[in-house]
Amino acid sequence: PAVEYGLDAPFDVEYHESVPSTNVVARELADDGASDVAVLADEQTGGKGRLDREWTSPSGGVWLSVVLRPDLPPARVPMLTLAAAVAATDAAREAGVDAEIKWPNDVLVGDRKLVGILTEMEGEADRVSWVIPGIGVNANIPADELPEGAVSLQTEVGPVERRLFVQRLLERLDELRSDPDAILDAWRERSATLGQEVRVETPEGIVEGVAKDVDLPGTLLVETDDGVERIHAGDCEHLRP
Ligand code: BTX
Repeated sequence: PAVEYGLDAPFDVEYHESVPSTNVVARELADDGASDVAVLADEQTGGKGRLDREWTSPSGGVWLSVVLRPDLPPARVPMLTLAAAVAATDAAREAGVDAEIKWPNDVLVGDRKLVGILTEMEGEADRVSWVIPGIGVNANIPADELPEGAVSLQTEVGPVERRLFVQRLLERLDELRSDPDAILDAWRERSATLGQEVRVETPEGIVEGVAKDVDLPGTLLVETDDGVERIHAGDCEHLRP
């Protein structure tokens, strides 16, 4: 059963001990007309990643989905995913963890993943009816419960006060959500990708080059031998010598 989390945050937070996926619970709330509500769970039994991948979600995490109703066309929604990545990064940094963002929205410590974000939306071509950024943070999770290539707040700095972490994350998301310029600036400052040699798998093929900048709504600009490519979606790998 859902309980109120009792946070002094810009969103009402509905807390569950265990759900299949907070994105699914949030979508039900959105379909019932809710807005500015966050669904938080300690554990997910069917956590979802992007492209039908699985998101490992043991007890101790911050599995969080936020129902937003921005006045935006679907094409501009990726900026909210960037905002969610910035918000999670800032909350992690305040907890003492040296987090950075890998394009578009993975939060890493070194080359290991701390946070993943899955944004879902519904609506018309000119305006979405709702957007749900689903933010998965490996918070108080011991090393032996993490998948390969993952890191948690606990493995980096010991157990954290999750309530404060969620509060800070939601405050930052609220500050940023209607300010595209602030999102871009903050994203650039926290980026591990800009300046790197990257290899991006896009729906149109592989692009290799140097990541130069990011543009709205979340486009990566990569300088290749044939000029600058603008990449709207893909999986990005940092190529370190
Ligand atoms: P993604 O597709 O970028 O990443 C999924 C991949 O990441 C997996 O294939 C696996 O290799 C790796 N992975 C799985 N679990 C973890 C983990 N806990 N930590 C680090 N790496 C992992 C990223 O998808 C989007 C994830 C969003 C998760 C949130 S949680 C709240 C909301 N509810 C829900 O069901 N999903 C979102």
